[in-house]
Amino acid sequence: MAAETNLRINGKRLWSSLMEMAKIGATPKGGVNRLTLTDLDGKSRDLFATWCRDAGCAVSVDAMGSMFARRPGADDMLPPVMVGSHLDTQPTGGKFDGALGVMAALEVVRTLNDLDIRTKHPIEVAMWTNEEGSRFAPAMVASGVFAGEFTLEQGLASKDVDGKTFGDELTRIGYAGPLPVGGRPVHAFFELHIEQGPILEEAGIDIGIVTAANGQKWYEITLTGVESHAGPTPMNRRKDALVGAARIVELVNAIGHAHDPAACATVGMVQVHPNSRNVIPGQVFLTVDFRHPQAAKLDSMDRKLRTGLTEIVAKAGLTYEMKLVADFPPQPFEASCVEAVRRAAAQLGLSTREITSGAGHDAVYMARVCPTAMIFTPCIDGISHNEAEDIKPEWATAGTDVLIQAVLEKAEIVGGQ
Ligand code: HGY
Ligand code: MN
Ligand code: MN
Repeated sequence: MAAETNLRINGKRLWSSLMEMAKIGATPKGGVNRLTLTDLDGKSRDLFATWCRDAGCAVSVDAMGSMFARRPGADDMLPPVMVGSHLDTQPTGGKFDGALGVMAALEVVRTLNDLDIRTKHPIEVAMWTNEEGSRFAPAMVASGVFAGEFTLEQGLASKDVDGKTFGDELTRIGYAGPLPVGGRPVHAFFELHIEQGPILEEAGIDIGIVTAANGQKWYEITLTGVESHAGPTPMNRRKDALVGAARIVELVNAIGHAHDPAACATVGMVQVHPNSRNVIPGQVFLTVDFRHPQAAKLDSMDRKLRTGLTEIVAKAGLTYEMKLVADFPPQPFEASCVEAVRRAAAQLGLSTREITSGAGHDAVYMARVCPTAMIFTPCIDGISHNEAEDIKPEWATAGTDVLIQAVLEKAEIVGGQ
């Protein structure tokens, strides 16, 4: 049974917190550029910590910079129900990817305070560092260390394109926390997130009951040819790394189309060296992002990439290095948490459909260490990772009304109305 059927969050307060947070890194086109471990990330953390302390929570920070705002439980020795998401964004990100989940989690705490509802389990609002993986790969690295997918050393050692390390940047913004990363019991984890695709809005559905998330493979490929003069070097004497890269972009796209509509394949980053108009590129760095809901199909995409790559480099006279920087299988979410979401949405009279997440989320790694589920809200035109990302306030409210019910089902009310 859902905990309190007439309980509603304060949608106006939620929206105003979202808009306030969106000012940090706001872009002229209405988006947000708040890359992980930049000064802007630091500012968003400061604001988040202030709001959590104002809501009576004790705020702790772990060695990967993830933040946990704890609302005590009646039996405070019990493992917490965690609820949250991330505050870092893509360089041309939006106001809601990640921030909705963190502000909604804070709104859950604020509403419980308003109604003086006590829970048996403590509740922790979680803000995970570097979910996006844009500046530092891989994505979801902090929840990944928490769940044991990466070591702390691996997490801290990753470098951005300027050679700055995650660990140094975390220390620089003052969020290298004392708390060990993970290794503690969590009773359940819930994450509210925008769908970042068109399905819910097109179907006029209020809530996505996320049953699983796609598996992902992220690669970094460095192609090496010979830098030489664009004028006197005959065409048949060239070892042009960019020609090789162009063929790999074509190959990746073809692999995505060949693996049924559920597959996704993207080359998102290409760095050409020396990137001068009259020099034949001697080196190209590029990234490949593969996703699929079935592990076997993801493996087949991997095989096709490796065979195709060998042929391309041989033909273009190049050498290459390839690194698999992230590799996780499709992740189902836990039945009792998924049912808590379903029950809550039904109690609230909201329309729902089951959906698989095409995007990765911190919930994917948290599902390895505790019962976990996600809730999706629609987003306008399915747009995300784009400054035009937008949602309707009522979607944020509905998603958070479902979230608080699911959290309360797991945290168990012991006092209050
Ligand atoms: O790439 C993703 O799915 C997420 O934005 N990290
Ligand atoms: Mn996200
Ligand atoms: Mn994202």
